[in-house]
Amino acid sequence: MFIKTKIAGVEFNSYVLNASGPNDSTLEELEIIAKSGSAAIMMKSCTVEPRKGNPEPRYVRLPLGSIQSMGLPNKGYQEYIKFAPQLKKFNKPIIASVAGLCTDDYVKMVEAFQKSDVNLIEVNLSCPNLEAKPQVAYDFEQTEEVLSRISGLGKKPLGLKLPPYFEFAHFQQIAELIRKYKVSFISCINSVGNTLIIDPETETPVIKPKKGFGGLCGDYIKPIALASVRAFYELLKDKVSIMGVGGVKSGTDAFEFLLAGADAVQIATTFEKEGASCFERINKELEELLKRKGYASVQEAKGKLKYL
Ligand code: RRO
Repeated sequence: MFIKTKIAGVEFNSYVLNASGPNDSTLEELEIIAKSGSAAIMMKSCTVEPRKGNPEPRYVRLPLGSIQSMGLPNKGYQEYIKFAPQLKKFNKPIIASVAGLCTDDYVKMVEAFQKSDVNLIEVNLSCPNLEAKPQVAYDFEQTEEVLSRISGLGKKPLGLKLPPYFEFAHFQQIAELIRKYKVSFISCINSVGNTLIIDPETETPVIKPKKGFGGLCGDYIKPIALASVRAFYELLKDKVSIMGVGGVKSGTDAFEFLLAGADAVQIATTFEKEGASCFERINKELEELLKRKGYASVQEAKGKLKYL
């Protein structure tokens, strides 16, 4: 079986791609992703101006994942617009990720990427690691303001990178905005923000920024990510493509996201740990699992979670 899927009408030739996050901010890093089994080339979230990011240590591997507070280190959106034509030769979808520091920033960057060579635009409303800048998607009014200003700026499909939600009322409110502004895809979830890991030996947090508060990733957050994918699948089914993110390190993990309703999965922590070979490995494991279970395609299993 050869896995194919579609995100917002754009064809992906595997179920697995990199998440906006580690090792995707320079052209060299993006070329490594381009040459790997990743279904697409996802770029690091960018800002209007280049940023160095937060002080180190800012990324720490943990037994079951990672905690980080990178603080949006990136080259500024204009560089990523220049990278796109150089990545086209790899013949896979290119996805920009934009993270504004205010609403005007989102408008400026979406406008520019609409005229660029990228195929999809992921709008990151959920960076948890900026001092004194709460995650946009926890403020439904600001989320609507951003959406009202960025929809209609061009024809390239727009998606939202969402934070974890823990209440059905919140899933419903965001789903309403997604419907109203015709968002084409969602990526859920971003890291679980403002968590704290303490090293009892040193009696300190393990990362420096924000007094140790950072985004939790990996196995720890998989059940939260699965719940988000499932909740949005039930609310939005055929109206939006869903990419699951959070704790995917095997084909079995990817299959769980597929049952919940994901059209693809994105990988961050496992990519950082294992390198770019993880995409092909996980996609192959998923293919073998689907075959063993008698599914002829990804589509046959999508959303088919059975209830007790
Ligand atoms: O760069 C980061 O600190 C970062 C971002 Br933009 C994000 O969206 N999520 C995250 O966990 N870290």
